[in-house]
Amino acid sequence: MSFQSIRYSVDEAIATIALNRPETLNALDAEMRRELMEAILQARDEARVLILTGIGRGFCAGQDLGDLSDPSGVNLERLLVEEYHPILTAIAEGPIPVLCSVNGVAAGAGANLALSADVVIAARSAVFLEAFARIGLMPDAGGTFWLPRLVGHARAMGMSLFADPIPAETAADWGLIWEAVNDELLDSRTRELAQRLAEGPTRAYRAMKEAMRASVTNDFAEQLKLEARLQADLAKSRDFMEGVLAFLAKRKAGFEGR
Ligand code: LHQ
Repeated sequence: MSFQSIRYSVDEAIATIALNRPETLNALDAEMRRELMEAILQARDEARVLILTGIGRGFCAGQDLGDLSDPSGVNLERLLVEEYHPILTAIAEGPIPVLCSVNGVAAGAGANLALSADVVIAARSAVFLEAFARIGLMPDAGGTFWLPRLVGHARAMGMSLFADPIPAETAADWGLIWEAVNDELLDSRTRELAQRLAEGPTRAYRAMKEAMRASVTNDFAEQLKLEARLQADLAKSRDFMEGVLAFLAKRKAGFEGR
């Protein structure tokens, strides 16, 4: 499969999707959305971890506003439901860990695309911008779901109402993202974390994603039940046996993954 608006590659069980419309700071147009969705599904079959990043000085500037020059003629609800939501759901609920490596500005749906990943790291020069209020909109693409859960009501509202850029370091301090790294170290740090995930227990990671996501709506009793069920499944896996044997033999575990 060849792509135009993204670059897709797989190396040592690590898939990388790099958004590739740098002249627009990787704004999402129809082609990029289509290709992003296809590549995410492909990565599930071909890799044990997925890196999502951007080419050029931006990560993603959100919806391509050039496509909305006559907003009255665009069915935004359809656009969100049919074209954005499957991408966001595939990232958040897909079976492999998604590591978002934010190389520059992440604005609008681009910021919320990043937040749907399991781990977000960002170059120190990157900013997170809930830009929506600037154009008379409210956060979408999962923003109103992730923001209050990640940073609490006050910061979620502040980011949305004022639509000011939040520097990567502040984002890390607030718990919006996992870490901010010096710009020149972003690629190597991304690779290092991805390699650790690719060598890790993929089945356990899948269960972690399911449990963490479910905790948002489950009560305590339901969550305990879910943990017990998922853990019982994992206990039957070769990875668990290997993990215990490796611990006892004082050697590194060699997980087989799926
Ligand atoms: C762009 C864009 C862009 C096109 C920069 N589109 N060209 C989804 C679907 C349905 C309903 C509505 O909601 C959504 C979700 C959304 O994402 S809505 C929010 C959309 N995004 C924004 O409002 C952000 C718009 N961009 C900006 O505010 C700035 O570009 C930021 C703050 C991201 C970066 O500012 P600068 O570093 O000063 O760069 P710039 O503004 O000069 O942009 C560089 C180029 O990229 C420029 O093109 P040009 O030809 O002049 O060099 C921009 O026009 C283009 N660009 N964002 N979203």
